[in-house]
Amino acid sequence: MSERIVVVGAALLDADGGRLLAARRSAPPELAGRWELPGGKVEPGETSEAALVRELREELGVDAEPGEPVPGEWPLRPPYVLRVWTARLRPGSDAPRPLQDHDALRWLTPAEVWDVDWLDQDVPAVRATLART
Ligand code: 9L3
Ligand code: MG
Repeated sequence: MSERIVVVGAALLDADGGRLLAARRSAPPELAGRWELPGGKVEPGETSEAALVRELREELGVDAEPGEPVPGEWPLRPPYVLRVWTARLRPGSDAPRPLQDHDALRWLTPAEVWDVDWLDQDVPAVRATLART
């Protein structure tokens, strides 16, 4: 039998909604140096939105508010699949900083979105996000 485990990625937008946060992975070695929408695995019994808020707090030290799901689901290494939610920083949140699993962050304007080396699996997710934001 095949259980799917959802990995949530955040399309974290700045206050104007004009820029998208990209995070460069520092681990594991096979993913290090590639950029992703930050996030991680949804835990048993947890909603995707709660997982998104938890992961962004753990990874970036921010207080995030989930927005809308981006339509689509993208395969990762089985049993994982990637889903994406838009998100914003709540008023008073600290600015994002790389606390875990990342060593650089960039706020990308629409013109800059393809300047970073996204993980292969994140490319269609970022494309779908841009179509919605
Ligand atoms: N993954 C891919 N793209 C993403 C995220 C957040 C995660 N935007 C992949 C990398 C790992 C797996 O999903 O193989 C679990 O992610 P994490 O818990 O290591 O962040
Ligand atoms: Mg993660």
